[in-house]
Amino acid sequence: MTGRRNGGAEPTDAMKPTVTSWEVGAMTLLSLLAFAAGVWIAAANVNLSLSAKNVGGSIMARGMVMRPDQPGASMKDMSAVAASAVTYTAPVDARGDRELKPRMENGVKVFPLETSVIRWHILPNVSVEAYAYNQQVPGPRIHVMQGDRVRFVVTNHLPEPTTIHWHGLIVPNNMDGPADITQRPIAPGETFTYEFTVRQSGTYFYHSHDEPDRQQGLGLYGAFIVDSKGSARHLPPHDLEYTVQLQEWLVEEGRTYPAMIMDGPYQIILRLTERLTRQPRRST
Ligand SMILES: [Cu+2]
Repeated sequence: MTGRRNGGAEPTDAMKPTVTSWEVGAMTLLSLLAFAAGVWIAAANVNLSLSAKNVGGSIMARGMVMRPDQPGASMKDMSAVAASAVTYTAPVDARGDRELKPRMENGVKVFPLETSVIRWHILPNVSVEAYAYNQQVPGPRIHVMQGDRVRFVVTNHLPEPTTIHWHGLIVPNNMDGPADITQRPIAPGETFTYEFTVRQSGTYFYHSHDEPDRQQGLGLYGAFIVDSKGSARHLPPHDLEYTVQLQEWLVEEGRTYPAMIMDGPYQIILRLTERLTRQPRRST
């Protein structure tokens, strides 16, 4: 096959390389330096020791901080909800904060609570992949009387462990909820029972206490209202009572992320743009 290149023509002077060996050497050196700089910059800014197993195929939001010491767990914490985990789509007009009626068992008010991933409409034309108690966001309203004995049978259908904390209520330590502090987290598919006597009265709430920045941010919270035995004496006469629960959602390119403060170049640009485009507010 020799001599068949270029249609069989003999090489001419015009085809001979005109670069010197010095020039080849310089280009080689520059390329090696650029390669070394590329590896060094990447290694200095992200955690290259993480494997796919560490982060479990997590999808990250734009602008997420990537530091060399970023642990895989924190990336999972901030990652998008896996669309494949959705087990129920709530009707467009479904509402959260529905009062959960207990069943009585030997003088104890028993409330079943189930966590799962649902598709939930936050506006008629905007839906999110939410973490929910009893398929609603906010979770069902718990409404009891001061002095009641209550039992919550919590079954976890999330793809990750969870727990519940009874915010502001003084309960026995092992019923308080912080994962890996006062209890072993409730693994996917497991059930855990909380039981205590409600000694205070007022407006409280319950929420997840395992990766709470993720799980609360995705919808795992609800109101816990305790009527005072002496409410008639302490409250002024009123016709209506409102309970307000606020939540922020982060949806990017169709994926739902727990809304939490993020840093990084993208967020800085976003904030600068916001500042530059903000209209002066009229005082009212
Ligand atoms: Cu709390």
